[in-house]
Amino acid sequence: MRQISLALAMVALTGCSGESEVNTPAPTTALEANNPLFTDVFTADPAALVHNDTVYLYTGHDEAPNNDVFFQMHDWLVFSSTDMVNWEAHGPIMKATDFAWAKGDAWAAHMVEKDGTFYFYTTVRHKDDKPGFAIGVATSDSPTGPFKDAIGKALITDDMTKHTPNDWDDIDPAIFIEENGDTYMFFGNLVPKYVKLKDNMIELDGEIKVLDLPNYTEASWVHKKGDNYYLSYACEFPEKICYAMSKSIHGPWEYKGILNEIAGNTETNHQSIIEFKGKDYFIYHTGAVPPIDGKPSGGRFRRSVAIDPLYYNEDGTLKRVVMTTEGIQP
Ligand code: FUB
Repeated sequence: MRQISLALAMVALTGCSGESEVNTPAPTTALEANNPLFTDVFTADPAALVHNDTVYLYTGHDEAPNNDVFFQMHDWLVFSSTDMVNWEAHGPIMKATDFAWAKGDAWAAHMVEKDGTFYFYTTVRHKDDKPGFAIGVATSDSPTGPFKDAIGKALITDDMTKHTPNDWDDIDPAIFIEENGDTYMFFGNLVPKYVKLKDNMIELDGEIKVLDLPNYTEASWVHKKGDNYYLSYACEFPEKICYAMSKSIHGPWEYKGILNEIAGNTETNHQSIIEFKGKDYFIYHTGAVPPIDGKPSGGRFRRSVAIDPLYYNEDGTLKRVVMTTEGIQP
């Protein structure tokens, strides 16, 4: 983790029996620069899970040698924290080719827990028998893995939806579990979609439905606070994060505007929203890591996860995120 101390000098003036004023040495407050969270590894597409008073942060792993060509992503990483400041790295939880039917491309994922099993829903590129991007599910009895393919085949393949000619339009799964256990998967690129899952979490339960969300690009994330459901997503390109609200998981979703502006030095953005120990957090990625040891800097294919606070208005709408270098302070 990057630990740069930003010294904030404050000069205190102290009166002395009314006779003179004395400049006393300033107390120094150290503010750590906690964003991006990690600079020894490039991390993208955060998906956080709160479990047993711990946050598990799952990320993609950018390994492109520079920012010239495209993503090189082979596996997914997990980090954990009990205070949102100090993070422990647990290493990769699995690689894309652990799905025997996948070619590679470990893109965005989402972890949920149900009845003691951890379900990892993720985007990968399918082998040529079903070409295009697909969504798979892997399971483990531990949040840090190891994870194994739960089905032996993809849950979603490109031929199952025909809304765009693109072979990457079925990516970025986001799972939402209702209080009664009903589970839904939101996903999609350019066309937002959702589908109910069966109780076993590894089969679809009904038709894939299309949503109407302005300027939708990708990166759906659904969360609930009080009676309100929130569907946030990457919008436009370069991507901002927009959001919509509803009183039901089935909508109608009312568009509420931009939640986060374009993140520094990358066209993609990808958010995760959690409440942890009474505070709300917005987790995202940027391309903001500077060159270190002569290596190419962060950028569109070398991204890094960052966290800032999320605040709600009285009426339940969300305040726009302020992206900071300081991030979450102890
Ligand atoms: O990281 C690869 C892709 O870029 C993700 O699946 C998208 O959400 C975008 O961040």
